[in-house]
Amino acid sequence: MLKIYGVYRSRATRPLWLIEELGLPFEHIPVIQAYRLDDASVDSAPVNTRSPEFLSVNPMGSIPSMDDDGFVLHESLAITLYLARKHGGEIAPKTIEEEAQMVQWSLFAATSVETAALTIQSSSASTDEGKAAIEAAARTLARPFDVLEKHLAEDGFMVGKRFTVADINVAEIVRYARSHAALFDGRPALKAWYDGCVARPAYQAMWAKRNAEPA
Ligand SMILES: N[C@@H](CCC(=O)N[C@@H](CS)C(=O)NCC(=O)O)C(=O)O
Repeated sequence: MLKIYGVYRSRATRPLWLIEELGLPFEHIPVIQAYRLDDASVDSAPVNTRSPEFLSVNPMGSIPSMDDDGFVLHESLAITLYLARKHGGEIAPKTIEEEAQMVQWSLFAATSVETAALTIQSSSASTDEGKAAIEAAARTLARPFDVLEKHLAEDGFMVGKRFTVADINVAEIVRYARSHAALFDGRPALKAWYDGCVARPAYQAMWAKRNAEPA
């Protein structure tokens, strides 16, 4: 049985969205981030990223992790790429070149977008310090977002001119910057692509489960 460790309010959204797209049966083990608990070490604490039973699965103590009939894998983007490749179909790479492009865009998002996008998500727009951090992050994102805009204006999707796992990996990172409207208003192809991704029934199903979890 496929198992996914990690609450929906985490980067587990990436594999959990893909699983909805593929309609895969799975067991969800809602390991929560230790930092979200008052005291992660007390006996009454829910299983969390510092619990011995989870550290025996992932010694890094981060979510998500996957156990697919004994094959254990960490890193959200590696998990989605693995599951897509294993289960195939339109969402998966059809050639070795497509697979390389999916890895390329996933790494691009993780290395050139994620840090600044997370700054936008986690900074308060109601303090001067927060506003400055958001504006600096938006400046950092200008070039990668211009790259995405040009690519999406030409192709419509990240790889193969169809919705694939690469769109899940990139959209779930771009999402962190979505509150910064100006980054999207001048980039219509990026905005249309993102809106199309999150309108998908599988995303909506995943997001409803995320919203059902306590904040
Ligand atoms: N690059 C990793 C990052 C994983 C990560 O940092 N996960 C966070 C939750 S979104 C976490 O587990 N934090 C737990 C903690 O710091 O205790 C991935 O994409 O899977």
